[in-house]
Amino acid sequence: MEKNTEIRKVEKCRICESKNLHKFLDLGSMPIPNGFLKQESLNIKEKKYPLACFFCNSCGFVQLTHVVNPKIMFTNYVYIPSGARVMMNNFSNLANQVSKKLKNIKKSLVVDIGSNDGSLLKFFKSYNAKVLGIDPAKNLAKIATKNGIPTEALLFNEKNAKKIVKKWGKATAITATNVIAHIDDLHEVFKSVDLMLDDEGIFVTEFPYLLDLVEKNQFDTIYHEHLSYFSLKPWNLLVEKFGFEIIGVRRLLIHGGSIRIMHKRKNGKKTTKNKTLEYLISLEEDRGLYKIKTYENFAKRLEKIKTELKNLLYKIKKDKKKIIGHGAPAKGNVLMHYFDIGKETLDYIVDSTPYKQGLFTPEKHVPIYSDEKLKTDEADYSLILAWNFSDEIMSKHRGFKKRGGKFIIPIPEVKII
Ligand code: JHZ
Ligand code: ZN
Repeated sequence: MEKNTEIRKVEKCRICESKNLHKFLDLGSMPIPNGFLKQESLNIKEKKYPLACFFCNSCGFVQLTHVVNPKIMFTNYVYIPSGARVMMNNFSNLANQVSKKLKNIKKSLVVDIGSNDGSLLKFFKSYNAKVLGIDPAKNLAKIATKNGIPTEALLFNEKNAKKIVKKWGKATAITATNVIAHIDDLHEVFKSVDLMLDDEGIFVTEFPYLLDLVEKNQFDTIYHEHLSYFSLKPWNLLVEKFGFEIIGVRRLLIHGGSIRIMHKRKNGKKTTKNKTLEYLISLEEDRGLYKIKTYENFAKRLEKIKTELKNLLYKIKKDKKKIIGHGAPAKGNVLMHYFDIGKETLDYIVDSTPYKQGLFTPEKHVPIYSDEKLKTDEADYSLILAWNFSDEIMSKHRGFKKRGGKFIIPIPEVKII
């Protein structure tokens, strides 16, 4: 994308380049969902960007219709994973799995793309690997470096990949969790990995799985940062196109359902068949992931959830009860936008991320406080916007429940606990 362009419309599939794209969901225009606001900015008009999805009729890849310039979204980033126990367990497990694959981790360079505050690399460091983070968020790169995880504040692209190899040498392992979906040029991702990885190196990535998104109605994970909604069939096309092969796939519970994929170079050899990969691709086909009808039904189900949730919240408010929100994830802002839920319904939101506390949600301007607030406040209901961490949140807030408080979980279906 040109440096000064704010947004570009997707004209051809970002994997197979087909122009045969079908729009199946339109969430309307909204501000970028991590665009949390300070009190003094509340009266400045927020920029809104379209949010809608294409299905590629040719390769089955699901992607956004528009790409917002990454500089707008990622230069100052408020999301950090380290507040969630589930995330840390997942990172520890990933580092363990990779360390077993590497012949000599102590002599290896592990590079993490989209390294955020360095929380994944910390686990690799405990195996004595040499580590390097790459992340365009200057605020986070500074924190990570200070905490002993050297981090280059750069976007991941070919130009920067060359720079990094020159300075740090080639990597034995490259990890990329919850970041590939944020990158527009998928071909460049593989070209850059190719530049940075040594001959026998492995490339590991994790992202939310489209099959889970569709079957569990996770429409709120569709937002400007996530340009791609991957399933294995189109992903494998991309992998093979750049001379790599999948050597392992694992489904994970994280973020409502994700997949972890390990790759290495084919090095001219014939692709070795991976049974799990074959099984999952046939499962995707069986479940209709490559039929447009599946996506049309998905869009219809959202309308049903919207009506149910709105009716429930309306009834609670009519009974003069107080509702607050739990978690201020980006996805919460999408849910509030599409379902049109704001300050009239939620008095405030509590979130454990220090950077978000004191700020207001984009568009709906709901104030965010720390968890402490709920300890002394008499709220009756809590709408869990970070539904992927429902268990962790409910166990942290047993006191709220004891006082008679009730939790509402909106996704995959409206549920009161
Ligand atoms: P969380 C993130 O999306 C960001 P988001 C990113 N765009 C991505 O790709 C996806 O993940 C996969 C809070 N919380 O992780 C912390 C509590 O308050 O679901 C977070 O603000 N109490 C990179 O933003 C939010 O909830 C708790 O006990 O949609 C969760 O955000 C816990 C566990 C979390 O992601
Ligand atoms: Zn395609």
